[in-house]
Amino acid sequence: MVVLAKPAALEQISLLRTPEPWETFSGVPAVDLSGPDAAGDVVRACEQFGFFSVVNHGVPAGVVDRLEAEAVRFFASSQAVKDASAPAGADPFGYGSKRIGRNGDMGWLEYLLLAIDRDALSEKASRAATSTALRDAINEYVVAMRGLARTVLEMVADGLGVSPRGALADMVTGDASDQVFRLNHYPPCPLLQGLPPSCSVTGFGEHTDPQLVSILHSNGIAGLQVALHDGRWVSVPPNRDAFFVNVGDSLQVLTNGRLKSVRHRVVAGSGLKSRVSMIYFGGPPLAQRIAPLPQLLAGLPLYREFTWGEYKKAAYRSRLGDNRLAPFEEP
Ligand code: GA4
Repeated sequence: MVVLAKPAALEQISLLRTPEPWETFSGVPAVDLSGPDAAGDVVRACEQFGFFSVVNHGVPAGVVDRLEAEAVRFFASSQAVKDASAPAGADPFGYGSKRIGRNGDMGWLEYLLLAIDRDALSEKASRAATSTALRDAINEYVVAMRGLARTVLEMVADGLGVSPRGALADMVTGDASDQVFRLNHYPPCPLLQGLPPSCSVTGFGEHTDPQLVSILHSNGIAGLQVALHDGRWVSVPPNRDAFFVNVGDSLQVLTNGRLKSVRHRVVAGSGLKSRVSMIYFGGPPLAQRIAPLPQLLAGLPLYREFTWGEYKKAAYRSRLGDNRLAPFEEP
């Protein structure tokens, strides 16, 4: 088992003591992408939860398994090897442990954060992914995720009556799109051993994703929780065979609030097994203007226009749990 370095930093990571008992939620919509009204199902799930799983997605299990095995291998390598992949310059890409972003957020995890250029790792990201096998597995996986993001966003457009149907999908799969990929490893937290099971530690603190859409896969170990629209936090039952899709802030704005980005977080436990997740974040080109689509404007726009570059810059100055859209809301 891999043990994270510098466990002393744990005092900066909040222990959650379940002030509210969260339930395992059986109501996460599972959208069958090959179903007769998949577009309607996607839109309903995005409206109700901002979150859903997809089945019959067409992504071969081998693509997922190969990357998961390489991710486990990477995180099991020596701390020196992983530290050699830590970010060098101003950008946040590379290996990180416990520190999330630049403004003091901490979580019980280690990760590899990578920039994607079109359909493969960017040149810099290629250096951070240490082996050829890991790079190949990520590149293969990212191609599948771009395809899935495209399918989902075309269905969103179809379901909402936006034309052309590629209007949203093109934003995340165009040549200049700002795509990010992250591998997360949440080892069991030794300090929780002997404490009641109601104790858990923050793995990744609550937040919404700034992009249009994020697609997550995990290795069947629980930990992901989402906030329902009534504010209740629920645990998402893991499913190795599905992908989980999150609506991000940018899609919320483009749909003038009809689809809502979902607040989510990960808690680490004391169990024996690590949680490993891989997430593709579909963002638009930096110059892309983000504003409610005219076709979806029944009344007044709820947000003022910004570029993805502006929003991203503001996001990187924020704390994880901040409401990043608040400054862009129309009064
Ligand atoms: C949340 C979604 C993605 O994981 C991410 C995160 C980014 C980071 O880890 O560097 C951020 C976070 C995320 C939003 C606010 C800022 C930036 C950490 C943070 C405190 C890669 C992203 O794009 O935004």
